[in-house]
Amino acid sequence: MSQLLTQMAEDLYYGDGEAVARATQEALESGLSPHEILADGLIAGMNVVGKDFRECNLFLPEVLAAAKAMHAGMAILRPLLSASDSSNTGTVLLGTVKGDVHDIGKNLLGMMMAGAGFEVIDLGVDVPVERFVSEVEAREPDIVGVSALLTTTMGHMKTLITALEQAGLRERVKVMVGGAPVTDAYAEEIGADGFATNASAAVERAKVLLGRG
Ligand code: B1M
Repeated sequence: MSQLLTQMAEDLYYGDGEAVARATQEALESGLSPHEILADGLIAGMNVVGKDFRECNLFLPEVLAAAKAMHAGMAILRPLLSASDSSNTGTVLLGTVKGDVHDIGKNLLGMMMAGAGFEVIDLGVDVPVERFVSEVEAREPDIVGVSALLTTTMGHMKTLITALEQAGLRERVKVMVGGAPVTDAYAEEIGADGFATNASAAVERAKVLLGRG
């Protein structure tokens, strides 16, 4: 991995958004691809943050600063990841479940879905089940993509599937789930149509679900 990306991961860890933005720009100019920068710089740095947070070597304000630094890098990559030469792959409605404000993975997914030609409607974070249901009814997306990062909030995914069934909408929309605590087994257990461990795999799964893979 390049020295530049190693330094970027460290700057992200320390919450230095300006340095992360500068390094992202430099990395692009040096010819690295947005996907390399994302995986080996930004996500690599955030993985260390997650590990140290879990082990209580980092605390919430530091994690928040790292998240802001991550956003600074992602803002530069966004137009590149979202640029698409195809269109009309389908419409995807995205959101993070109620009680959960983690949005970095969901935003990444949105950028990559847009890059693959999907129209992306992003409902943001802390989205109640009722809002997902009313938006599915109103906007008729092909896929509703639900993200959860907390074991305490992932149960809303099951509630959503039940609510879609009760509203008579389940047959009209594919449900995809993801986020750090979500597994393939959990997705199957709750009756979701798709699951992926990362944003690129999620895009591929979405295309297959719509018969466009
Ligand atoms: Co929070 N947090 N956090 N946090 N945080 C985790 C999730 C945690 C695992 C950290 C830890 O203990 N190691 C832990 C959850 C433990 C658990 O539930 N088992 C945790 C906790 C406990 C909390 C608080 C409760 C802490 C507190 O207040 N005491 C609190 C909760 C707030 C709330 O939501 N109500 C909290 C707060 C925060 C911050 C606000 C400080 C910040 C979020 C900022 C933001 O998102 N704007 C934050 C962060 C940054 C993290 C970690 C460190 C990093 C998450 C991240 O952005 N990763 C995280 C540690 C970890 O996940 N290991 C942690 C990078 C991102 C690219 O990955 O989001 O996993 P990820 O997305 C991936 C895949 O999961 C997948 O694709 C993405 C890209 O490849 N994916 C999908 C995601 N959604 C998908 C949907 C799909 C398909 C794939 O289909 C629809």
